[in-house]
Amino acid sequence: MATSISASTEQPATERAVPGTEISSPLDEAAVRRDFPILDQRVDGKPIVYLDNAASSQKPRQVIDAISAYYLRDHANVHRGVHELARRATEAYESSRERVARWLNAADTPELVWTRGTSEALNLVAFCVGQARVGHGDEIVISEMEHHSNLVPWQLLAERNGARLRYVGLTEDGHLDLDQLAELVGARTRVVSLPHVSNALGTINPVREISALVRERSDAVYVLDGAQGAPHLPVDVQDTGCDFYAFSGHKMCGPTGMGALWGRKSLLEEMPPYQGGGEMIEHVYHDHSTWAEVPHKFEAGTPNIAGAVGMAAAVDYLEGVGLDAVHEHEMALTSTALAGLSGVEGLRILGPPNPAERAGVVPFVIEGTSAQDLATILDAQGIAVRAGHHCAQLVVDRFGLTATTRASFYLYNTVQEAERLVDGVERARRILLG
Ligand code: C6P
Repeated sequence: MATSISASTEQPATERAVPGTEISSPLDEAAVRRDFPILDQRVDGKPIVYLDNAASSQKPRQVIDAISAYYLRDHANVHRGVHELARRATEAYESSRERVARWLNAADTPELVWTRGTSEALNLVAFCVGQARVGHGDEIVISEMEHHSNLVPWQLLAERNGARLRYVGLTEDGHLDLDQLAELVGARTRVVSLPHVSNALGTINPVREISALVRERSDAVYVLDGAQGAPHLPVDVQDTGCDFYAFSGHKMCGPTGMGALWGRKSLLEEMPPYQGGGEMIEHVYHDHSTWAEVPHKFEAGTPNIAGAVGMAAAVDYLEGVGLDAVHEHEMALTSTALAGLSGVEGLRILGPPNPAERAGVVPFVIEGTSAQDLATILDAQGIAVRAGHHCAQLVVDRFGLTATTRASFYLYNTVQEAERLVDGVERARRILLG
């Protein structure tokens, strides 16, 4: 499909009240849009509407500039050289860690381990906590809401160590069944690992309440998959009551291939390393090695230094806008989409009906159509959404489906775009069903 770049004629909807709801956006949409030049283009003559943010967000100029400035001025390897550029690169890498740790309200900067993203962070926890704490007959509690990145690593651990994987089910309106969670967590539970926000339903989970429930019943390690939480909600890791929080840069205006794991220092210290290599050692002997301090123990090899710089720039950007404002803005867009889509004949929306209980994720199906066909017809109208199981097969199974079409909003989307989605879906329905 031919793509040409030209200025969009669409007007932003600053401070516009959402039709049929009380929710209005606190964001200066015009100013935010200016920071994302990629959105100012047309696909086949139609202004692009990017609603695939749960898969990956776009990047503001500020993040692109920070990464480019690092490469133009400051690059060398970190923690190794005594020369000026090595000093600057190390300072950029470590001050970025400090910035992101502060953003999360971590108790201490070394609690932040850089990873390639959420998947690597969760694999790290599953492997290392597993080795330190999970044995034969122990139980690991996850849910049917998981992205595969918070499921398969625990499955592998359970197989390796002879542990038992237990699943919390979902209610009809897309919440975790907390009564069942309370029944499952007990003396044998070594790990409880759940999503902060579901990528396939949009549900925001009551992570603090769950922490209290877990602590009351067990001494399990409590892990949160924050891939869809950190980009959209204010996160204070101490307030969540969790032990580990995993997230990805590319979903929060930052670079791909970069993410982080926040973990309690005492737990990080007791865990064995994840991978061996340069940087993570203290001393190497013929028959064994000793490990560097946390977090370096978990960062084998030359790291993604520009990625760390980009993460810090993304955090600066999001903090400048304000995560509370981002969430309110997304609620306004979600309300528009939910209200409009519920008027489309034969359309079923998954997840909580109340926009306050979900992040800007709107998955839906239309009876008698395929999710892929819907997404393809939306693409022809310039609207980018994702179709499939969204790497959360247990979620679509739970609702008797194999796939959904998913629109997902972020801070730069507008109310008009949510309305274009509704119009586009109505048009797709007519094309597919007559
Ligand atoms: N979900 C989506 O379209 P990575 O790929 O490591 O950055 O993130 C993995 C991941 C883990 N948990 C949740 C809740 C997620 O949503 C994701 C990524 C994308 O929904 C790509 S499959």
